[in-house]
Amino acid sequence: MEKMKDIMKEKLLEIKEIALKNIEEVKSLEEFEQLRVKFLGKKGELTKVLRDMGKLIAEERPIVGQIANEIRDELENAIAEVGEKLNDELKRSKMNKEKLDITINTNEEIYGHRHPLLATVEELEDLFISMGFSVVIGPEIETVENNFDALNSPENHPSRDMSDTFYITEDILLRTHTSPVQIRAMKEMGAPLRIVSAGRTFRFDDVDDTHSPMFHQLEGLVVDENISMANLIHTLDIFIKELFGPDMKTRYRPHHFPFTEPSAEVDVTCLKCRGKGCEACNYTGWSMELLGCGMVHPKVLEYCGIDSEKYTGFAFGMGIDRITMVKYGIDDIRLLFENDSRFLEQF
Ligand code: FA5
Repeated sequence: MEKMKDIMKEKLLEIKEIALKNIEEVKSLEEFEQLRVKFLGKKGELTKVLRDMGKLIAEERPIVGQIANEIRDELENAIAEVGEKLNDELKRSKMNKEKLDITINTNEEIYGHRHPLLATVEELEDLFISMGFSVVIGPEIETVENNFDALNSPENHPSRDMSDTFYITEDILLRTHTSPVQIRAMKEMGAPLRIVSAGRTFRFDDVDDTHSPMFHQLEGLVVDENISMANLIHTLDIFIKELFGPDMKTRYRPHHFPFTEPSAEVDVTCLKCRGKGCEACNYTGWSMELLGCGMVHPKVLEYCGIDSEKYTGFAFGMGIDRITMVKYGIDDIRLLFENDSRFLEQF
């Protein structure tokens, strides 16, 4: 009678022969996977045979075990080789099919564009450059001295309160306006001087349609001999007409700023109704307040080392966000900061 050992050995060699033949004929990755499971899987042919190892006598087990291991190694290598070959072929045929034509026109041209606020800043700067102004910048983190003291703001001025201003320390704050750039410019450059400076400003203001705790201002300053209020009004009128159109009117309302005397706040014709009166302007015909301005206070000039007997100056500070709102008919300042692409794509 044939010994169990020999039966198993024969069975194992038979499996090997069939498996190698099948491996040679494999054409697809699916066939390959089926084959792998059939011969090497947990319920595969090899495992089935090895389950009978228990029927062998102790001395025969290592002999059959060694043959089984060798056959398993051989089949694993053969299968891995075929798998690699099939994967390579698949990759190659994919690459042959996928052609990359970098000259093709997809008709899907998506262009980015400037944020409306940046577009306004650039337009304002270009306008003032064309009027002979230079563009300067100042820091968003300022000293209390530049933001308030040098600008003649008394110690008890309400704007200095903790409830209006973001203080970092007792002496350092987030600038509440761009006016401290006036101080820096006058100290560094002296007179005569003609500068504008745009940037971010911060206040403890509650958010509503026209107020944001972070907003943008553009500061303007002219210091020279014989500068008068007429120069200020003329400059601002030119700028408003250039920006919004020739039929725009300006209204100067008397106001108080510690750093200018006299001072005014400026409104422009409501762009929606062109001055006739509508819901947007509360039937006044005028837009919301856009800027503050005035003649530079002599104390401010002197503080910066400029002879106030010889030189006079005018200054203005406008809300860039509000100018953008008027220009593009935006009725809520929050839209400018939400970065909703459905809103931004309209510009
Ligand atoms: C000032 O900030 C003065 N520094 C302006 C100035 C400069 C006057 C030079 C004289 C000489 P005021 O606080 O009014 O002024 O602010 C100026 C403009 O900033 C306002 O007209 C408004 O357009 C804008 N603004 C003020 N607060 C906010 C806010 N919370 N959100 C959006 N815009 C604001």
